[in-house]
Amino acid sequence: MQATAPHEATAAGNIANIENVMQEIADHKGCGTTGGSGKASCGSAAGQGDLPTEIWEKVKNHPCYSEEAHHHYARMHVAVAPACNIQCNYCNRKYDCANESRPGVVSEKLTPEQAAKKVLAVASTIPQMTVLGIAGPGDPLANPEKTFKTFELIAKTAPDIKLCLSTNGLALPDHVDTIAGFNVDHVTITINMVDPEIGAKIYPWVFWKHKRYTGVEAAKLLTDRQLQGLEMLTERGILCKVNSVMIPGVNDKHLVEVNKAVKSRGAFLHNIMPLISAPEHGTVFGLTGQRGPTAQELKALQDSCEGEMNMMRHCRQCRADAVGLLGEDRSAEFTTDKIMAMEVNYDLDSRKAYQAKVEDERVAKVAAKQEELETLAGEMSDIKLLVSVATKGSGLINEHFGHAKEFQVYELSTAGAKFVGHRRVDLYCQGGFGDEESLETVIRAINDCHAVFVAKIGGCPKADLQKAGIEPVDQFAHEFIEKSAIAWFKSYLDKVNSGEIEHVERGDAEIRQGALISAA
Ligand code: CLF
Ligand code: SF4
Repeated sequence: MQATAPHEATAAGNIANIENVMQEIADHKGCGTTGGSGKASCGSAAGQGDLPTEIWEKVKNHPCYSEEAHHHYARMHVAVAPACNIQCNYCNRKYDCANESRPGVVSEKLTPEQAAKKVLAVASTIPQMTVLGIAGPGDPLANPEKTFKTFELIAKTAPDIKLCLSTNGLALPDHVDTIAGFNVDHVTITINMVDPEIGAKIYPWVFWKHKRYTGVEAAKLLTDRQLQGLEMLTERGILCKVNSVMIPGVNDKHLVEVNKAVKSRGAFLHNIMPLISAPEHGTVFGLTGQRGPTAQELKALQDSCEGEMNMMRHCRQCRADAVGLLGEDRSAEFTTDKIMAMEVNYDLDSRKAYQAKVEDERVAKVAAKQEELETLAGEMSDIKLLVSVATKGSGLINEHFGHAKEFQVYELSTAGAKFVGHRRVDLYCQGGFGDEESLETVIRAINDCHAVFVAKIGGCPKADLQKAGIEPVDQFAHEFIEKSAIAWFKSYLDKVNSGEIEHVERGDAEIRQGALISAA
């Protein structure tokens, strides 16, 4: 039995206005990262930029739907959905759904009631947690009772939290009305192909209406249902993100077709993620040696699709019980034992007050960037280069090199600083000592960058980075990332123009294949 919908009146109001909103979505380009075609990016502005108000309200504090918001706002997942109705060759069902998380991760499963308690506990501890997503550990819509019961409980007790869902799409058309009734504004569908011949190489079987389908027939059923579900959602004004796993030699070139197919059906954002594949994950692809893409291959595909629609580049492939900002993992602070012992004080006013402060910080950050951008006015250079940044969030350079578990990557040009991705790394600093092996993996992960911005760095890693041709920059400690990156780029251009240095292209970089960064 499906849960009742608490927000039907509001959902109906949204639907009434849908044609305008859909047209505005179709016209708009640039959210999630800086936009293509020279359009201003809503994702990089603190204000709503060129976004219509209805859409801005939906994305402004959703860390996945707005690149800019992900520096400031957190999401959490609750692992209430263990079963799945398909098999992907990059998934080992001993672990969480690999459509949204990295392979090899096992989340703590919860009942809907435990999940509701957890949401209140996290919301009272992390006031910038604005979104609750259900993304596994199997497929949320293969577990509809548990998924919708969880939404029902949370909508009643924590009405300011946005509800979000991620699905493989097979069961989606059957549940669109219930999703709309719960006022779920954000749905992700993982679509890896629109050609069943390619699909047969990714999906060995799907299970639908008590029957198992295999091969091309299975893939045809899946793609038809995914695209139908996408159309039904966008007709109702629900913002849809499409996740695609880039599998070199299987669907990498084909993803351009997928991009066009989902854009034409009203998808708002496309998130192309790298295949993470290693034998120890026990997946078909891992065991058959299927490789994932390099950093440059991934970026090139994302760049080629950006002209078509909004691309997401800040996805962290997070676990089904993830908690915190996208680059951090605070799930260990909220295990079931700890939650049950926790005193929960869900105070809407203090959450709002905290979020108002976050908004002030966003405005200050954008103003600082705009001011710095003016220094590049009149520069004619066509140099484009990447830099990486150690950050704990808030858009600041506020992490020590040795403590960074990931680096954010920005592309610098005379147009400014554009977020283009992130690289997970093994911690360099282990208990106060530098680990040389980890340093090598850090260098491989950011090898395509000209500089790395940090709050602090020791003498040894500094020298090794310089040897590798990557400039360690600590002069902007605790300052805003984009403003600092633009200032550094200006001085880089000055040095190139004066002949003090010669600009050289950097090589490729590696995407880390491990299952998970060490738990925070
Ligand atoms: Fe979770 Fe997904 Fe909602 Fe975000 S995650 S259900 S849309 S709230 Fe976000 Fe995590 Fe990437 Fe997903 S970074 S894996 S895209
Ligand atoms: Fe695994 Fe998710 Fe694919 Fe199901 S949909 S097989 S849980 S990756």
